[in-house]
Amino acid sequence: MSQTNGPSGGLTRRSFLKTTGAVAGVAAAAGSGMALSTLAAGEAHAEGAAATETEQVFRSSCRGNCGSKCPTQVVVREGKVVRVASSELPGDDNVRRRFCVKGYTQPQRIYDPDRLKYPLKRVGERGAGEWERIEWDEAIDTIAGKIGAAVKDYGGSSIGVWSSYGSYGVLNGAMAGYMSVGYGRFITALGATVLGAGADQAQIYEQSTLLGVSGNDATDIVNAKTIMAWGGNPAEAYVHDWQFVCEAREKGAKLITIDPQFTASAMHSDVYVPIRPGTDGALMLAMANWIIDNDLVDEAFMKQKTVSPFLVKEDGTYLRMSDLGVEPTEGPVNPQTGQPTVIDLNVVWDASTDAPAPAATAVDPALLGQYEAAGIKVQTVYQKVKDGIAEYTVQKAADICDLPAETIEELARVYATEGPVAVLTFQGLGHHVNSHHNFKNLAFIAALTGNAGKPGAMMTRGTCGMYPVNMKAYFMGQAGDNITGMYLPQIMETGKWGQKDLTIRVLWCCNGNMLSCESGRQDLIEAVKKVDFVVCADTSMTDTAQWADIVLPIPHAYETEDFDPICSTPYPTFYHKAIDPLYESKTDLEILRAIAGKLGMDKIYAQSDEELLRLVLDTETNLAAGGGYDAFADNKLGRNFSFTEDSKIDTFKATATQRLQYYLEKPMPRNNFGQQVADYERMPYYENAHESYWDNPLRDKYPLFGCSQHAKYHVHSQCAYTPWLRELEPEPLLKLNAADAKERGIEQGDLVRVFNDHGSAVLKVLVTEGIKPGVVSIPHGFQADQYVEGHTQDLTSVVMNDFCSNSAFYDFLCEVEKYQ
Ligand SMILES: Nc1nc2c(c(=O)[nH]1)N[C@H]1C(S)=C(S)[C@@H](COP(=O)(O)OP(=O)(O)OC[C@H]3O[C@@H](n4cnc5c(=O)[nH]c(N)nc54)[C@H](O)[C@@H]3O)O[C@H]1N2
Ligand SMILES: Nc1nc2c(c(=O)[nH]1)N[C@H]1C(S)=C(S)[C@@H](COP(=O)(O)OP(=O)(O)OC[C@H]3O[C@@H](n4cnc5c(=O)[nH]c(N)nc54)[C@H](O)[C@@H]3O)O[C@H]1N2
Ligand code: SF4
Ligand SMILES: [Mo]
Repeated sequence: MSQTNGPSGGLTRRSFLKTTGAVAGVAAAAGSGMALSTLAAGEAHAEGAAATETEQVFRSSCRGNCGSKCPTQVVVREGKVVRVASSELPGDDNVRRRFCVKGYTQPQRIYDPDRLKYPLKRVGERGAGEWERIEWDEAIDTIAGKIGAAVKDYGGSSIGVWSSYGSYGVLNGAMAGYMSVGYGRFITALGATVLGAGADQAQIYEQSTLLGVSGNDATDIVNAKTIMAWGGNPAEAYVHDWQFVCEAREKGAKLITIDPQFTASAMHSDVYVPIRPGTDGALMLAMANWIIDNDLVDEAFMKQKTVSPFLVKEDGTYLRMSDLGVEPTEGPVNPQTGQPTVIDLNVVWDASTDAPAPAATAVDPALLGQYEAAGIKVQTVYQKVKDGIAEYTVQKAADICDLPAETIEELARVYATEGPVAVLTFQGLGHHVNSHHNFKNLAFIAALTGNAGKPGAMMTRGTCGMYPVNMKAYFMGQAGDNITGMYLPQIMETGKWGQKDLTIRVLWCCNGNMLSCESGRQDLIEAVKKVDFVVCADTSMTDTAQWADIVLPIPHAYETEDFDPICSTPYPTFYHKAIDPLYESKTDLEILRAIAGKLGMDKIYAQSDEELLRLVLDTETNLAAGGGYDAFADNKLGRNFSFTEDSKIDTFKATATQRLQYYLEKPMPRNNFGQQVADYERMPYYENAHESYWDNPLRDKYPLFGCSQHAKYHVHSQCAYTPWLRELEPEPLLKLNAADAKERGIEQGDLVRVFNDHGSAVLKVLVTEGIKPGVVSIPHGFQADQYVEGHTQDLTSVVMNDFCSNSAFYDFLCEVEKYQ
């Protein structure tokens, strides 16, 4: 880029490097750790990571949220990481072996001249980018002093720990905000407030948590006859699934992409459907109505495998046998609560006897109808939903989605008759204010057609689960409220969370780059400015670190020993310490340990890191299965024994009803602050997005619909500066349709200003036919100093749906003009 300017008052990237005294030289720290004794010579050869006599090989993975967690070998020579390679996986699992250029360039991230090297203290205005090197002692004393004072004056909840998806390490990470020994113990000992991510939550909360959908294992995609990349781009963002999509296609499967952008996945598709953003929910409901009207409903599946025949009362809750006078009985003990479960069976209308009967034993459960049981007015779930969505005809959806009616009918026909269908849903269905409804609607069409719970049929692709760990090791008490970070502006403004007083005095940012990756960046920055003291721990000077008072350097993944229980392959990641932490970097746990010491809380981390890791891993079950610390630390690949052949197909065992659900008896908001929950939160539903809808009067001023995508050469904001990746994708580009460009006198390569009432950014344009007219795509992952002005996240807003609280990255309108 010819010009750079950041939030740092005109401080360019070059002058930032000078300020921190960063130089490209690398301190060759002495190598440490164990050799890969269990790696057979043949295996090493096959992997291309063969170690010479002077080299050692360690197992690891990319730390960060690309979704893949490719098992990686890290080759170290004379204490320096010299190359990386993918790990060969044992037996049949080897089909999951993969690697990408972002993995190959990890060594550049370790030896990145931009890495934070020592603690820094802000010297100018907050956000001005003026820093001074300080000693660790000063950093720890200052932070402990600020935390101690805040806790004394305002209580533990005045400490807000704000994180996202940077790492799930059980020692240093922040899964769900506090699921690690480091952060979990600190937060629960203090009763600190957890500020969590809004990204992905439409899918995580509505689909996984509430509906209980886990999806089939990715390897099962090969069994699909039709694959739909619906609001997702597996070719570039789910690279670990793409190989299975390709294999299915080689076997004759049809690939359909529904996306306003002509993505790499669209390029390989048989059918491409350029939908208007934010309207998929209406498309799904119209498909449902067409399937019903054309008698394509899989009635046997609906009766036996779904909640369709369950009877609901007028208040929306299920009719149970206790309503008919049958006493509930005690079921098996719930291992989580230690309490016996209560068995109070759901009731259906048995058409064979024309009477209510327990769902489990009814001979012929009625799918439709209104009834009276023991004087209570009831109807089936299917009846209620069918009536509720009747208005969404094909023609109505055609208008909402800007698609031909025939396209919608054809999609419905294929979905109902050319299964099994594997839907690969990702964030195109998740980043609008109305997004969470998509997942109920999708579950409904899957229920109607039996497109779930069998080989090749899925509503999303699943993972290989989680390696079982001792989570009790994370807690020392109770955390304060767990709140989505985008409510921070509201909390700072009102001093309240719901009815409660809540003052945030200290903000600790870790495991995320919220001021680059969360929506509503300008509002978030204003909120952060109101906090008395801000700390950020990261490997580099991120957009979030820029707004801190003290910045703390943490090590790269290959410089720490930690364990990530999430299994993208059947192999959880044991991060081996391949080299010592470079410069003065310290792990989060080491930093928190020092602060806890100053606060007189030494006892929360009274064991060594290795002892703590053993406490998490060495459960009786894990040891009995041949897992545990010693097995992993030995450099072997440990398989997740709880992931079995059986767990490859989602047979709804995780749902409250043990059936495919598209109806929620008790819809619980994710952030509960006493808000009213509408009845429609229970069931398939469509409402406009917040900003992105056709007849929004705001379109007079801002006619263009916004969206973005997860770029091939980024993992969010990580590797924003990796040299080889920036050669491939040097700067942020705004995608604009050729017709929209022409109308605005904009030509290829021009600098443009994209703006709305939330904010603006100046960047280069990519004029293309590969995006629906009227839609623009903003880049995700570049840092403020990589734009000419502003940041594309400045165009997004903190507005969320109060039921699901998912960030609405794609729910904005904007205008684009040539930059003068
Ligand atoms: N290379 C790379 N891979 C990644 C990541 C990364 O940062 N980089 N991040 C990982 C993470 S955390 C995630 S959540 C996943 C995301 O995985 P995906 O969601 O598959 O990734 P995206 O590229 O965001 O694809 C979303 C697509 O939705 C489209 N879209 C936008 N609005 C709509 C809409 O209203 N309807 C429809 N139908 N489509 C719409 C966009 O044009 C875009 O092509 O990727 C993971 N993998
Ligand atoms: N406009 C737009 N915005 C988006 C999206 C989009 O599609 N468009 N996608 C959204 C999605 S789906 C997601 S998941 C989010 C991701 O949002 P984030 O999770 O905030 O994204 P990252 O850039 O990966 O930030 C992770 C940070 O954690 C740091 N980190 C890694 N390991 C550790 C550790 O052990 N300790 C500490 N202290 N830090 C560590 C990394 O160096 C990095 O700076 O972005 C969202 N934002
Ligand atoms: S960035 Fe993701 S896909 Fe690429 S090597 Fe790393 S873990 Fe694998
Ligand atoms: Mo995500």
